Amino acid sequence: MKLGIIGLPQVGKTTIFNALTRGDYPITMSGGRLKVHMAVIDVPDPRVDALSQLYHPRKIAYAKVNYTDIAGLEGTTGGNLSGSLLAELSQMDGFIHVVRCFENPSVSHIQGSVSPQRDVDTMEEEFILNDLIQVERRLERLDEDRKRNRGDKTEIAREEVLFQKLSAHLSDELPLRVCELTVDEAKAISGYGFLSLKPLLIIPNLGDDQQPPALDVPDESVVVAIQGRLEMEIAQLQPEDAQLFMDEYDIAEPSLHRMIRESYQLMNLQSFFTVGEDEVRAWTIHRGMTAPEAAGVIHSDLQKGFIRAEVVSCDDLLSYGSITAARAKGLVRLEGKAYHPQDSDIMHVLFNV
Ligand SMILES: Nc1nc2c(ncn2[C@@H]2O[C@H](COP(=O)(O)OP(=O)(O)O)[C@@H](O)[C@H]2O)c(=O)[nH]1
Ligand SMILES: [Mg+2]
Repeated sequence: MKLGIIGLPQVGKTTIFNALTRGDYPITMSGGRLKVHMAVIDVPDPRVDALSQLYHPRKIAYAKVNYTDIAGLEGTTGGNLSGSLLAELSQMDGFIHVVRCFENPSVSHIQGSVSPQRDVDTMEEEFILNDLIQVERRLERLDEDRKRNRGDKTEIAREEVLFQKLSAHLSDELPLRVCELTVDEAKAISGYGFLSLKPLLIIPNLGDDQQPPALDVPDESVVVAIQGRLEMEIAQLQPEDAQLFMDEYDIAEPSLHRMIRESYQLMNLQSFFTVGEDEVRAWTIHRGMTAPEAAGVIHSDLQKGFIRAEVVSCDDLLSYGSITAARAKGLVRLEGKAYHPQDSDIMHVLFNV
């Protein structure tokens, strides 16, 4: 799962990326004016920490999210994003839009002044226009196919209806994220990489002592305000020093952690856990997966040979201190192939190959 960190120039994208990577060595690629940095980040998870305290495992594995710092968006191009930038953006599974709120006279703003709402709208507009152009192009192709008797007639007619619906929606200046689509329609357009369809997390980047701005955003986007520079400074401290610093300023948890968790949920991901003295591990699944599909994330043999799973909630395991104790309380369930694992489930898969 890949999340792109986007935004206008000088809004704090790289600052936030550095906070995420804590000075780790990101993979750097560079092509033309497009600079892309990528890093795989652990999803901070107090449940994994608590389970690790219980088991003292040799290995601890958190869930992971892949972040890419994408430069090169410079304002509105009227839907004409350069090919390489568009290709990069289309590959992402979701976006983190960093919006500048901090005032800093020595850092210029490409639009001349700081205005979070205008920047949110600018990016949305840009994505909508780019999608509209793709949709119009597809409609032209379909029209040509029809005229030249190419392809399957009913298939072409069906697609035309769908793309006309998308065109009308985008022409109303609405992102595809809020377009009502059937499961089949969603599947039919999933390969196009439409930008305004991808889940969006908006990050107002606040200056010191600044309050988050009131933002008008489409229903389905999530907003998490952070102080980018402060987060980067905390992330670059040694863990003990970071704790002291947070105690002093009464910060329970870096907002960055919340941002990472929100971005994980944004992509419809959730975690189940496996526990033991060898390893405590968070596994990532899509919401709605069945138990055998979830088992397949661990190993394909577990999916093929799935018999059933022993399941206990993380809270119950932590309250009773061991699987045996939880079982004695009747809190360990046996679940079959039709079960949909829930967030926080601890699963032990029984299988036979
Ligand atoms: N005052 C203040 N300055 C910031 C903050 N975040 C970033 N900056 C400054 O803004 C400039 C641009 O930041 P950068 O992360 O490179 O922006 P990018 O172009 O979006 O990647 C740098 O000089 C940063 O030090 C912040 O939260 N507060
Ligand atoms: Mg940058």
